[in-house]
Amino acid sequence: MTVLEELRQAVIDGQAKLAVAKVTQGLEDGQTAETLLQDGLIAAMKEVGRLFEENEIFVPEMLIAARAMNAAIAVLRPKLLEDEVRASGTVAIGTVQGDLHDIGKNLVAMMLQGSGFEVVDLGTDVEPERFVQAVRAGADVVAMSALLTTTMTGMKQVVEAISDAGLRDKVRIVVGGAPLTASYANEIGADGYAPDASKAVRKVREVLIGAVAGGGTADGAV
Ligand code: B1M
Repeated sequence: MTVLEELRQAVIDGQAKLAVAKVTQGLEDGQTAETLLQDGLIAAMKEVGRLFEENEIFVPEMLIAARAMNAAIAVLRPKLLEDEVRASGTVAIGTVQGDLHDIGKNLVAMMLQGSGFEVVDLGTDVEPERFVQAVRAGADVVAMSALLTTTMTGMKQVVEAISDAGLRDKVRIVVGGAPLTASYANEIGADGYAPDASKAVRKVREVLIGAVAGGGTADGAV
């Protein structure tokens, strides 16, 4: 087996120590952090999702796979953060109400931080009002993540709560997560959508430039 295959298997099996050893070995062998993340860790989680869907594994196995992934991400973190351009602005990020998935949200937060943004991490299962409070406290961007088709609809409530509070013109809203699409982002009145963590950084930069230029891009496309 290649190191990437061993890494994927370690995550699928929920073996955190082995996953850490394999990303470390991968880096020593000259693999990029991005490859280890995409083709190793994220690919493994896709397989975990497939196994869950087919009733071959259950929630506890998904949970230990997630722990193994988090342990491996911690090793990749410094490499993933070697970013060229520094940015500024405050981003309040959270997973929407009812949703406990945080690996993708944490990756987005980490990449934003690494790019120079001030990040306020609201955590998971975040009620609309907490996003509103974050805007009141000065966030320039609200970034929302959702992994469930049942919770992604909560993003619309957050956009509405921000509008109802009279704050919509003070903040840009970016959304993402596996079930999301650019057209859904448009439909709920977000300013942008990104399919992955590095594109999320690009999208946040873009919507902030749009804000400085005085225009909102209703365009959710990446
Ligand atoms: Co759950 N889960 N889960 N789960 N889980 C999924 C999402 C699922 C697709 C599995 C499946 O059936 N194939 C399915 C959802 C089905 C649906 O709604 N369509 C599902 C389900 C059903 C559930 C439960 C309901 C299971 C149950 O209890 N019966 C339950 C719900 C709990 C809840 O939230 N209320 C549940 C629970 C869990 C665990 C707690 C066990 C665990 C999460 C642990 C944790 O997060 N700390 C878990 C896991 C691990 C998964 C899978 C296997 C992996 C998710 C993950 O971390 N992926 C997942 C299957 C899958 O995704 N294929 C699944 C890796 C991560 C890097 O990717 O989060 O997509 P992702 O993030 C990406 C992009 O989406 C994007 O960038 C990231 C990096 O590229 N992105 C953004 C994310 N947020 C963004 C925000 C942005 C921009 C980009 O801008 C702001």
